[in-house]
Amino acid sequence: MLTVFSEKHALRDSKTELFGGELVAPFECPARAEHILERVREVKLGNIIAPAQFAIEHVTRIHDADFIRFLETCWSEWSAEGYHGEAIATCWPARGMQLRIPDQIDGKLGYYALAAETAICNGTWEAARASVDVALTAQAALRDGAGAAFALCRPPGHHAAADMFGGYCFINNAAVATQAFIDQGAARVALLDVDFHHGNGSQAIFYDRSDVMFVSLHGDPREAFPHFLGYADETGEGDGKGFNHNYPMGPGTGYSTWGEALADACRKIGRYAPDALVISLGVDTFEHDPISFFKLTSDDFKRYGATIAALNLPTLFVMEGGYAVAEIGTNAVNVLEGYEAG
Ligand code: FKS
Ligand code: ZN
Repeated sequence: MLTVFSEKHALRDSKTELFGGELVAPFECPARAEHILERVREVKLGNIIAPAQFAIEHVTRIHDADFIRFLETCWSEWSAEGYHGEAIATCWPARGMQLRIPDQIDGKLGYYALAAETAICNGTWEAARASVDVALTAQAALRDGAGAAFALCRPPGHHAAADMFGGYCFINNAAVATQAFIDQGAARVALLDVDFHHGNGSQAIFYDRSDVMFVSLHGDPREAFPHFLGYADETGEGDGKGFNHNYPMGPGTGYSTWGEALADACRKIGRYAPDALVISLGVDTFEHDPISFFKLTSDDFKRYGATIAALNLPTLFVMEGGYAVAEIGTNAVNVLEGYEAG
């Protein structure tokens, strides 16, 4: 299987994450991508290529132009304020307030942020832009006939909505790649999100559409980030009614339960008969992940790769989360090896 990787991921090297009331070293760090790349090489998964550069219009098919401008200019506007730390939102348009976009950077940060853990720093925009190029390059390989490809994206994307960043995400790589399939003539695309966290951004982006089915397995929002979306009764709206499926699961969930949810999700995807399948691949479902509460083992990742392969669809894997850094390479590549063996 082809892997697409950009060294520019390393430009996203934030020093601070607001966690438990402290500023800590971010869980979403450059070493994650390096470990995955190392494992791809180790098992000789296939060729590794750098991304092509795509026009921003591919991105603005999904994201609002003003939001993209904000991401692009945030760091310089923040630095111009003379602040010493990284750009972190501290004030939101909460219940009862206005949704007008302010001029000053603290106001804009609050408007466009969905959470405060994610600091914007110098290089964040360049890395996010390269990350979506990685996804689009891998997507182009499928367009050109590859059966599967791995977009080793970093930073991740599935929490990013049309006009919101947060949860370590800036541009929704999987959503932009999904839209590329549609723009190339696909009638239906399924987006299956197996990251531990609910893909609120992806869900919101496709919620009123029937040409993209979004299916997500994740930690129950009663117990887990992003806390305010991901319930089972969110089934889509308008034309999208019946094309959104959530499988929230509680603390301690292991493969017996998780695998059943995946089997059910795959039955739904099979019945939908999409032209392509995009996987938001997070391996923070791992039993030793430091910020999540599922209990999948490294072997389970192989097993479910085979389940995905049984769908027999052109499949684009887009890297999302996973914070057990020493094991992230094995776990992510196990899914891809399980897929290839399946
Ligand atoms: C736990 C706080 C959780 C934010 C977690 C963000 C997860 C990001 C991710 C992505 F794939 F996007 F990277 N804080 N007490 O793994 O979903
Ligand atoms: Zn996650």
